[in-house]
Amino acid sequence: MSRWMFPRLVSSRLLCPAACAALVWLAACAPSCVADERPTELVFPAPEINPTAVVWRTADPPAHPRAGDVWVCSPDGEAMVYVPSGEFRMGSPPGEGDEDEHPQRSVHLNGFWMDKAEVTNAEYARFLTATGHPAPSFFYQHWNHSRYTHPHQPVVGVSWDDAAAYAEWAGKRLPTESEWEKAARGPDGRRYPWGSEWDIQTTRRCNFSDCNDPVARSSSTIDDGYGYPAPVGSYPRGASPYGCLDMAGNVWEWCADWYDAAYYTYGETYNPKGPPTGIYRVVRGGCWLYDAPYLRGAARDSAYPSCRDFNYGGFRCVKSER
Ligand SMILES: [Ca+2]
Ligand SMILES: [Ca+2]
Repeated sequence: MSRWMFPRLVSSRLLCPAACAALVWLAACAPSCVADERPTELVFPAPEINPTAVVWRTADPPAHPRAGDVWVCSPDGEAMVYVPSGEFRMGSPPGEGDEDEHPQRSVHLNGFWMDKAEVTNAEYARFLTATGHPAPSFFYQHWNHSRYTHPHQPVVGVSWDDAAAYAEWAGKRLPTESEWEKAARGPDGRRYPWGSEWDIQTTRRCNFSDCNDPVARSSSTIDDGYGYPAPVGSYPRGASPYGCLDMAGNVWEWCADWYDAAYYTYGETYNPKGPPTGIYRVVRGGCWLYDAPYLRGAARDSAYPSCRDFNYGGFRCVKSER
């Protein structure tokens, strides 16, 4: 399936620290053609499944939310969208995607709140200040590098353990793989958050390996505006049916589950939590260095949970419905 393998190798369970460092170096040294367009606040596109969704700014989540409602909670101030209880189609139909996406199954999930966007540098910095949590060394390197330092860019260079610690501080947790996929694709099994067509030739919907990619661009003609992580919420036309942003591309996102390529053949279909043990953790959504196949809502990948030395992986958090 792969159109180009190098970035796939460095982010996946085949991760090689030396190759990873080389990629970071290449990205840091390559000339940038990133547009200097920085939104000052997150855009709130109306969710497709509930165009009249409301924004709640309450200490506790609303008691009777509807799909796509937004709750702005503390302590991190992140906007979360409501994904209602019910079944959705998880995985890919026959003939599509990688082997680990099969068989496609109907999975039930209880309702939950999902961060609307990836966790940003500004939010992660508040967590570090409040807790004294040790920042990974790469964090400081990229923190001092203008391509990764904007407060609204997603934080990168964080391990699974870092992400889990942040989530605990925020009173949240990392999403299960199934929660992540439902929030990204909605209940109807669409290929991308916005639908099933890769129509980014005419509409900017995501940050992927476009002509700005400094390493191995997959397209020399399509310009998505960024050759590095874009400020979160830069692509409101790429929103998921519930209104989540950047679930295709920008940065990979850690999920709570251990990774097992065969999990869909035996895993539970009622609030699945993933395998009980493993070596790698699931990452989802692709990133600014990857092409369309990896940005599909069903695409699965994985990485060492201790891995920090990469500039294309971040996370978002989830909170169970009360
Ligand atoms: Ca791009
Ligand atoms: Ca993402």
